[in-house]
Amino acid sequence: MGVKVYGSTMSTCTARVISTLEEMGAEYDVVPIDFAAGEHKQPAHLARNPFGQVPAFEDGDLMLFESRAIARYVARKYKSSGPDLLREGNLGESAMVDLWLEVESQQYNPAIAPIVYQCLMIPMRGGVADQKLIDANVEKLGKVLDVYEDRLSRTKYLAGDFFSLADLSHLPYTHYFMATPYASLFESRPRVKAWWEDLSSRPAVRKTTAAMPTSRFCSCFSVPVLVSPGSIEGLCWFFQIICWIYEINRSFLNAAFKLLFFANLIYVCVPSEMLKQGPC
Ligand code: GS8
Repeated sequence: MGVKVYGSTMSTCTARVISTLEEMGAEYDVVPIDFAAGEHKQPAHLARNPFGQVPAFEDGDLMLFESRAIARYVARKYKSSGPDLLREGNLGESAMVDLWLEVESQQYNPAIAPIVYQCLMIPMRGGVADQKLIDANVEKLGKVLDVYEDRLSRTKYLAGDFFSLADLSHLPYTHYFMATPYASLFESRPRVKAWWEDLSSRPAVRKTTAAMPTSRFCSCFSVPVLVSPGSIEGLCWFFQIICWIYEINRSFLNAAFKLLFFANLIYVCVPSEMLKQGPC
């Protein structure tokens, strides 16, 4: 019998577990938890994860939460059927895997998560991103990535010249981060960029990210399109129309989308000379 992952394929922490299961070639079922209905705070889910969060994980009688602990468990359980993600046969290598897993959770995640949250989640819910918070964390993430650039000039992957759970654990937030306007932090660091290209092109990773579409965050592009129309316009429009249709019943947020949509429409359709001249 396969194991069960409670959560959403689009949630970052759930994706950490799913990508590990995919790497190990394990059979599993995802049991969706309905955040909108508050299912994660209901007694049935609190029994699986007392913090009322996703993911939770079930393997027979064993119930786990905390995505990184679950991922380690999965790597151990299926170690004969997938890559050696923990290197437990070698004391030094396994220590390096532990070290870079700690770096991911203690240095990388605290910097990248608020950027993703502010740039993508908040605008999607109709809120306004806190630019100061974004700037502070972009600076913080830049410093972390400088350490990564240096590390990756000496080894192919973070823990050594072998792919490990430490690399894989970076997947979920980095995937979403690449849809923010700050993806250039990776472009400007060639080794970090190559490392991400390598990681994100793994078949297991591709399969995981296929269920994490970034198009649902379209609304965050509205304001940039208004002020600086560029090559991504067509794409933004397309996603905006999809969102508009999808969100049609969501009153206030939907009204804001429509307003921005028509503002964009006017900006792009009306010749710029006319806009400069004004209506009269
Ligand atoms: C964090 C879980 C978490 O924040 C882990 O599993 O790694 N350290 C934990 N889960 C989020 C979704 S992340 O995509 C969550 O469930 N948030 C809802 C809430 O906190 O109420």
